Amino acid sequence: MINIDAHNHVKGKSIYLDDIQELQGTLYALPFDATVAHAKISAIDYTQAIHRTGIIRIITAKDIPGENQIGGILPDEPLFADGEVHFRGQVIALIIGTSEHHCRQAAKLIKVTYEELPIITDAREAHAQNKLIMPPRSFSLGNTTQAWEECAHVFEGRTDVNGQEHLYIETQGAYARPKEDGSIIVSSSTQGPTAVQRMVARVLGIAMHKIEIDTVRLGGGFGGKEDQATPWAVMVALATQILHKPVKMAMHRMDDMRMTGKRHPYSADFKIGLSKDLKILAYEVTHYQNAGAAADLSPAVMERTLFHSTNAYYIPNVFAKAFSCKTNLPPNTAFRGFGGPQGKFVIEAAIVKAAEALGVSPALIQKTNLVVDGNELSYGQILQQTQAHPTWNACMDSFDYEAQKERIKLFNESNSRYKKGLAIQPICFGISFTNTMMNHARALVHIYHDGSVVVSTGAVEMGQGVNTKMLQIVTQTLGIKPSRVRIESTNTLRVANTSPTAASAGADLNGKALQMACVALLERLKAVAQKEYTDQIIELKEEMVFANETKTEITWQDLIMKAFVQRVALSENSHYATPTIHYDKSKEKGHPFAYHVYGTSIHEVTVDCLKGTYNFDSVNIVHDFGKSMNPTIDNGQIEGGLVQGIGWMTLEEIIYNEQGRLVSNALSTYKVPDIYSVPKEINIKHLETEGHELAINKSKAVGEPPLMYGLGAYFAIRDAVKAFNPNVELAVNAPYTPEKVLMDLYRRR
Ligand code: MTE
Ligand code: LUZ
Ligand code: MOS
Repeated sequence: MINIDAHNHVKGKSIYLDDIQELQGTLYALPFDATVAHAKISAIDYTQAIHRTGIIRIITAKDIPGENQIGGILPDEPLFADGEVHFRGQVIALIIGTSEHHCRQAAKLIKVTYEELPIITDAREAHAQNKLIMPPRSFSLGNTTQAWEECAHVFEGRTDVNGQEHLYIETQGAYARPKEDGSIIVSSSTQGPTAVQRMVARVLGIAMHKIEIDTVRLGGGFGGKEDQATPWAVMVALATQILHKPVKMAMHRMDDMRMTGKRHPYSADFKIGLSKDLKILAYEVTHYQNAGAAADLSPAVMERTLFHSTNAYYIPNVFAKAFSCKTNLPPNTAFRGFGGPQGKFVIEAAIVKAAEALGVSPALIQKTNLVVDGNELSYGQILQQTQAHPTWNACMDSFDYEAQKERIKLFNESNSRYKKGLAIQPICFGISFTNTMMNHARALVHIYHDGSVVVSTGAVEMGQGVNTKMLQIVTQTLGIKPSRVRIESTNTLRVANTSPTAASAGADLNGKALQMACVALLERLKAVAQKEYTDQIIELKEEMVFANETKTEITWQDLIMKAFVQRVALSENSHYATPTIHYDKSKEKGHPFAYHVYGTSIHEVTVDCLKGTYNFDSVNIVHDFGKSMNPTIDNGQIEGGLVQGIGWMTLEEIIYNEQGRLVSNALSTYKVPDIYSVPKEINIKHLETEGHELAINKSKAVGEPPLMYGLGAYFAIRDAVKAFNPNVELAVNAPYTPEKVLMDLYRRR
């Protein structure tokens, strides 16, 4: 089935937040933000601004009837700064006007007097000053202290990896309209409608039942709208509550880039020990996460960094510790992979460091240590249906790795200006929210008596194709045509208490709930048909009733009408909660993931050793999709995730200066992958497997894992640099921008 949004996207007919037909009298909101990163606010003068034409009101913390608090995991984040600011871009007030232009003019007239305080932008510095979001956590397996003695080789090092701007094409935004009796509807470009509803209720001081959140689709979220779509929705809802008018905000790109958090930068120290035959016996790592000025999702992101600290490798002795460090930057947040990629970067760096020191190929160490069934990970989960070796082997064989390696060797021997590099990147990513309680979903299905069907779930469409997958579930289960079914917006009145569409689990959780609802309806409809054809096995397919595999004259439409006349319920609301998962935080042990997703990628790059620029010649992937229910959509997720990961590792460089000002604040100063920087060739092969019972239709979650193939791009470039400049020890810092590559090419001891 092609993506159901494809035609409307191409025609420009799809509705995003800014396309919603505006009501007459709609007002516009502009957040007014801090221009220093840490300060006490000694005075604010709004007088000139408030008297400017077109300005209706300026809303501040004083106007909040409920709590000035939007922290989800920890209550440490005010909606509006009150008395002090902790990062540049922190919102102090909301300007409401008759046009956005008027608001922007007024913003220039607000005068804030700051009493500046010391600024920290670096995670390690925050750690040294004991500025932590929460106490550190650590995972351990075996005993590393003892294990070092058994190791033939021990290596230590440090890595630094930068953040990443989400750059969803649709910026943050929300549109609130008043309903009766103080009720409010908010259209929000959010991955988490319930989270928005909860925070609107908290800040406005009203019950959740008075608030309806509606989300049609997002022009991309990538984690950036899991938590950080909330403040804007709360702000417009608050303005609507105060003014009884529709209020809208659709952020400008530069405002969005400046005010919102990004992927977390991390710094890490590692120590790795190997036996003579290259088995990794011990691994210790300390992660310093740069959380920014408030918790946001950082504790959960940090947890996933720990979960994925050993990537796809079995290491019998592990000690992994992580600090969430509080800095004066916008709170960093969810981003595809959710801390996992940062955890994996360090183990890959450790392996490469060891390989370089021992004069072996990193691939040999990687392969020697891949996980197999029965291996225990540091958090206690015992792996089953492990696909690390199968994807690795299939990748080597299908793409003839040995020949590629030989070709590259010859190329490098006969070229001095251009060098080629090669890297292999295995991945292993856990599917489920690491917070067990979040792994549940609901679906609501109505069959109208004309036979048409409308479906609501908690899943938010953000380009990943979840609505198409939902449609497939309905049409397959009920045996009807796609044109009979409408997938409705995600709406808190129709589906309540949802988890955000995140953790790659959107299709699994909502799909399973939807399947349950459809199966329940199917059973009732079969019973209706059974009355006609007693003792026969009834099936519904091709919009017809089949009795004992013979087509009857009863159409889907007839059957629905019969059911309606017989007063059979044609609506169903189902609930699904992932079985088997559990986790004990006090022991840091359990079985947090329903299953893991595996894959292996091979990256070939050519570096221009005069310029430091590079081109990715090819990326060959064997990925464990299980039994993909939509190969076109799923391959698209692999390509998109890969390129996004390559961007993070090689081009995208977030720069905050020492004053905490975002210097890379627009697309002129922040480089993302474009058509020229994507790999010339991306080949994706599906591993042949049975799939997993806990995956929807055995089609495994696919959203986040491919981002981690991007790590291979980094190590391929490093391999090429090493071919040019073999005898120098190089640091392991990402992104590896052309400037940094150039410096490494000519680095001397
Ligand atoms: N694909 C597109 N096109 N746009 C997105 O915003 N977000 C990614 C991934 N793929 C994203 C995407 C992230 S971060 C997640 S968690 C998953 O999609 C969420 O959707 P799923 O759970 O349905 O896979
Ligand atoms: N969000 C979350 C996530 O709250 N918990 C998770 O485990 C997670 N994982 C990936 C992406 N978002
Ligand atoms: Mo994705 S980072 O789970 O929204």
